[in-house]
Amino acid sequence: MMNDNFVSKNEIRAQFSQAMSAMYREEVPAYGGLMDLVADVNASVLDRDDSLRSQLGHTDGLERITEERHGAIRVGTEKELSTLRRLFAVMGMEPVSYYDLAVAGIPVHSTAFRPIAEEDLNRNPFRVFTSLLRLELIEDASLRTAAQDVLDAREIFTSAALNLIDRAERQGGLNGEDAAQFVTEVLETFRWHSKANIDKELYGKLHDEHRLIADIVSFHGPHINHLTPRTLDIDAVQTAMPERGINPKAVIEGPPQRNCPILLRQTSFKALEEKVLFKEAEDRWEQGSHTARFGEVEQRGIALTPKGRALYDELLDNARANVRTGVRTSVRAGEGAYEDLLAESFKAFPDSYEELRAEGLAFFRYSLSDKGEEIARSVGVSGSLGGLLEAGLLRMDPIIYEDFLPVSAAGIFQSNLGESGAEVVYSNPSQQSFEQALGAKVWDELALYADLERASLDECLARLSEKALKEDAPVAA
Ligand code: OOG
Ligand code: NI
Repeated sequence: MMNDNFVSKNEIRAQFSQAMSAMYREEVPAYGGLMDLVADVNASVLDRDDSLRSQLGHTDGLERITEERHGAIRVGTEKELSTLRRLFAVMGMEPVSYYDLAVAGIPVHSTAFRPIAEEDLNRNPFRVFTSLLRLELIEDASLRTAAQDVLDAREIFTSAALNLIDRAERQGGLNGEDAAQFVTEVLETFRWHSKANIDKELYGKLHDEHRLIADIVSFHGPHINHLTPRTLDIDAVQTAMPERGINPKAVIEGPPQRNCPILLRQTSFKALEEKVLFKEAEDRWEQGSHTARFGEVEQRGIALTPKGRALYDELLDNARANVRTGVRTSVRAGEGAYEDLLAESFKAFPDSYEELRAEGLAFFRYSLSDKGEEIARSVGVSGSLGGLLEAGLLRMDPIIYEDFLPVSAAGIFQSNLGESGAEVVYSNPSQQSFEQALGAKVWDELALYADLERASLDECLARLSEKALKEDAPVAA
């Protein structure tokens, strides 16, 4: 039963993203400062860079920039994860990709809920990186059971939120009043709780096993742990942060600065140490602290093909290996050393869109150029992709990477979790068990980018050749 009174999923997602941002601004004031800084930097980039402005305008990406952000949460049980999947579906957010963070020493595995269709991303691309705790990776059986009991006893969703999810599924959507209430109720799940669910002793044990386990188990809900605006110039943001009283981590994670940005670059400010009350008995609380919530900023570039991603991984590994083996002493001592090694290593990664395309390293969105439109209207033509590009009939724009690189950015985790704490290496990824918990398969991000590229090219080819075929004009090979 489709209903004209339903609010679109895009609209609900936009409202939710706004509401989360307003809440986090209040909870973590430095996030507000970062938002203001990013807005200033983005405005000045768009002012001086006409080609970027035109590229974003052309792919309908301009509107979304200022409103764009991602958040991250971590849940404890399969039930919590599968309910989140249903909750995010109400807002048009689907699970994309599987991330095994155990390889980075973190006992969780994850997906990212986000819109997948191009027009929905352009309307509002809000994403939530969502991790599920893998208690089975804790060796101490009694600790595992204690954590499981605490998790089983909590309900992270309000009953009104659960009812509205049911209603949305039953009706196929929500009307305006329900949608507004849905946003308000769902927000509760992501709110910070300064009172823990457990006593200080259990908190300490969980924390000793891994701080993330303590973060997930100890509270009434999966507080949003960061919210990340998208900037068009992350180097400018990194430099300006201290001027605004925000203290960034030392280096930007991901690829180096380039003419053609690829994938994702991220930096962050350190997590806050927050006062919490631990629950010693029904009415007895004890003061303590917990470190979880931080701020992050990101710059997004073109999505890479599997071949491009393999090259990226290889070059990043090389730079890191050189840092470890001390090659850096021959470059320059100090903080710039890693950046220098990274830049040196990435010289092997082509840095023009033409080369990226010709070598099959990245995904592009094709459209007809003005000349292509003209030809399509008059005579029509067909030909190879390369030929049509060379003839100036097609325009190509980068398809932006909409996903995450949490493992290659493990530095973000490490620097935000603090230097202390046990360093355990977990392994054994299990996409299958994750999907079972989720109650659905995750989308393959590479297939989504490839489909988008193919669909854009097919449309161009169809429009270019329509006239030629119809009028039986000679069609070039
Ligand atoms: C998730 C971190 C992943 C990113 O930007 O790579 C993430 C977490 O800390 O829970 O947000
Ligand atoms: Ni993040």
